[in-house]
Amino acid sequence: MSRLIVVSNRVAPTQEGRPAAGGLAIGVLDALKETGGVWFGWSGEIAAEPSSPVIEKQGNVTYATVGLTKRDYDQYYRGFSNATLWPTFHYRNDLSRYDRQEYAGYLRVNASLAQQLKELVRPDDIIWVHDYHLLPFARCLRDLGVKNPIGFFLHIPFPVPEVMRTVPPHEELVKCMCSYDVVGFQTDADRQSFVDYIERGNHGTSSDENMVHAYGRFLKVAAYPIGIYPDAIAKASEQFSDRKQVRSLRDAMRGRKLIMSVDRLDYSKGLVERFQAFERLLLNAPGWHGRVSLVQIAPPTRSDVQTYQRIRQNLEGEAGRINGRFAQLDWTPIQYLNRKYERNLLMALFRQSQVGYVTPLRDGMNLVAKEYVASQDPADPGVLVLSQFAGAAEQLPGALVVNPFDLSQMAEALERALSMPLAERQARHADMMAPLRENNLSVWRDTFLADLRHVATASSVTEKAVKRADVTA
Ligand code: GDG
Repeated sequence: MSRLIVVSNRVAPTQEGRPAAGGLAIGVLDALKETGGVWFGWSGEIAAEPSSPVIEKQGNVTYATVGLTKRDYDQYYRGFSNATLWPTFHYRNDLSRYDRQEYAGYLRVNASLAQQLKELVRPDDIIWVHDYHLLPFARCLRDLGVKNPIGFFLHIPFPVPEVMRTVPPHEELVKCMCSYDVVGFQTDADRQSFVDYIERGNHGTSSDENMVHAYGRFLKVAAYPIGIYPDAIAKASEQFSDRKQVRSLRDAMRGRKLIMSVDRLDYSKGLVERFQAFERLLLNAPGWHGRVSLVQIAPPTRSDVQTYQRIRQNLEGEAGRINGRFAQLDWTPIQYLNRKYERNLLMALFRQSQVGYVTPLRDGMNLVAKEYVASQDPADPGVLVLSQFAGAAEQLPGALVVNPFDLSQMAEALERALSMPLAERQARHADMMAPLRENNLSVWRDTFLADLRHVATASSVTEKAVKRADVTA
């Protein structure tokens, strides 16, 4: 089988061959181990000047990492990727800013990463590129003469055309995306937004087989919802339930009910609205005072981007205000923990809770929602309250689906979840475990790579046929 090269902005730091937690890292590393291959991207280090990749081999996987200069980091990563694309793709164009210099930096870094990768590419490799930092990457490789199959998966939402058009270089970006052979999205709605952009702008056409013909290229455009390994998570959550921190939480709860939330500290995750809906529950249903607590774990990310500093201040203010209003000497309504926890410990904490409260304002998929379900004890499972704007809502039919902009509806859903009878909780849990098993992380990866291999073979056949026709004409 051909060798796989994975490209992502950040190569997950490895410790004894184990990647940092997270869907991309786990799914990608598994795929690489099966076929052998290369994982190429940023090391996470700031370098004084650009240098060639540092190569480290572990088993049959080669890690090729590069540093970014401070200027590259500021323009490509902190700037265009995280201050323009991230907010706009999450429908927060009010938070998005555009700076021409930063966009130039974004294109420059993509071109320079492509140049560095080219040296490592062999003729029969297939290349799988991940996420919004690298929209122009295939185009840069093609400009360098690389002819290998190249696929792209977007982990975050793709906005509807009207919103996409607020990014000034929108057309150049979409045209760049058409240099890939397969473009994958988390949901069918995201796929449709991309196709709508192409068709409504008269840039190309699509067929029933998910093929798009645009800017002189044929590509497959489809939804590949990312999954988890539910049985491994179920096992870990059970095994870690006896850990000291989990026992302490159980003791501290003393018969109180627990609502759990875990998110990177990000404005797309709807944390402020979530706190306010919990406050609404306490206002509407005083019977719950002293009987339920919300634990919010939110490790900080991108803390040098200004909007992330603001959300942090805002959230600390809201938690303090709500606790000041309702707390009793022996009860704190919201425990807000601004730090990272060990992955398996998180799964065990999910298992202790009666409600998983996952209410992003917009989210590509949201793995936490899936992990929450998988962590539950099937004999006495907790209930998932889930935003309709998470990609995961399409796939978790047993969740209580809410609109995170409707605080009253969220408060009612919390109350319903806290009071739900055991038989209903069990039935809802079983309804969600079946699709989680059927569409696990291996299925996501294998389906994408099978399509990439297939489309690449088909298009090289078409290309040869076209060339033959040109010669004979
Ligand atoms: C992007 C898209 C899409 C969280 N806190 C800790 C911790 N986590 C882990 C969770 C989960 C992962 O991080 C977060 O994944 P999400 O999917 O929830 O969200 P994003 O980080 O925004 O991911 C998203 C995803 O890519 C995959 O395609 O689903 O829509 O935005 O696995 O458990 N892990 C540890 N400690 C923590 O404190 N160890």
